[in-house]
Amino acid sequence: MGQGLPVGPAGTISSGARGEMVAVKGGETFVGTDDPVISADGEGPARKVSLQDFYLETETVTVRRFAEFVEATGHVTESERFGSSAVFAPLVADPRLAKRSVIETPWWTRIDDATWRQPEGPGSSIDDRLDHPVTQISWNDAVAFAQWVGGRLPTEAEWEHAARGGNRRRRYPWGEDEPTDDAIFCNIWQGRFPDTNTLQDGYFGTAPVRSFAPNEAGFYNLAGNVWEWTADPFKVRSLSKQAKVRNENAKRFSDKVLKGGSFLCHKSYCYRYRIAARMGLSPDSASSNTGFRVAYDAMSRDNHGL
Ligand SMILES: [Cu+2]
Repeated sequence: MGQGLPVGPAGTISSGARGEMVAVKGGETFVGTDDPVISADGEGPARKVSLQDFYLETETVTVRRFAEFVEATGHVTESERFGSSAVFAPLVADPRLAKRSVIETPWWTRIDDATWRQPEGPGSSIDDRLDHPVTQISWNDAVAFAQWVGGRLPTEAEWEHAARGGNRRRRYPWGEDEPTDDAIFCNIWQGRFPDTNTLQDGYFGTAPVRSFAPNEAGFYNLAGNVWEWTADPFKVRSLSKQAKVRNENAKRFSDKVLKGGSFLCHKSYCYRYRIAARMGLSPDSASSNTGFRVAYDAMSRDNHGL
C-alpha cells in the first residue's frame, strides 16, 4: 500500500481502502461567483486560482466505510467524546429527548448521545443506512479518516472545480436548471420548511451516496444530501463591518468551510445547494447533516502501489 500509513492505537500499522475516485485536471480556474445570492456568506467575488491535478472521491464517505475505520483504528469521534450533538428536530428519534435548541434556530436541537452510530440520537440506527453518508462527523474526525486512507480533505477551490466539471461558470453540478419541488436533481427539501416535506425526492433525511445522477465528471450528490467539510478556514472576503465581525468569530473558533448544502436546504430559506454557496463551522462541530468526501494529491496516488 501507499506511503504515510497511519499507526493504529495498538501500534499496528493500518490503512483503509480508498473509495472510487475521479482524476481532476487542475490549471487556471476560479472559486466563488461574481453573482452572489448570499453575499454575507462570502460567495463572491469570483477569485482566480491555479490548481494542481488531484483526485476526488465520487461519493461522500459512507457509514460502512467509517465503521471500518473505527473498527481498524479505535477512533472515537468528537460527538462521542462530548456526549451530545446537533440533530434536526423533526428527525430526533425520541422527541422526549429534544430539550435544548442550538445554532440559534428552533429546528435544531442538541441531543445526548447523538453520534455517527445513532445520528438522530438514542432510538435511531445506522443499520439500514450503511450506504448513506456518515454524519455526526466533525472536521477533526473527517481529517483522521482521510489520513487513514492516505488522502486529505479537498480545498474549497478543488471542490468547486470538481463540481463545475472544470472552470465553466455554472450554478449547479448539473448545469443551470433550478431544482423545484417537482424537478428533482438532488436531495434537498420539498415543501414548506420546516413543517412539511413532501418527500418528492424520496428522502426526509439522508439519501444513499449514489442516489441521483452524477455530474458529467462522475461526482454524486455534491449538491444537497449532506454538507461536506473542506480543508479551508472560513473567511468572508469583504470589507464590510458585518464581514469583519464574522471573520473575527470564524478565526476565534477556527471555523472551516463546508460546501454543497444538505437535505434541509430549500430556496425559500437556505439557498445553499449552489456550487458557490458555503458555510462555516468550528472543526469540533458535528450534526446530522454534515459529512465529507476525500481528495488525494495526484502525486501520492500515482506513487500508490508502485
Ligand atoms: Cu441549507
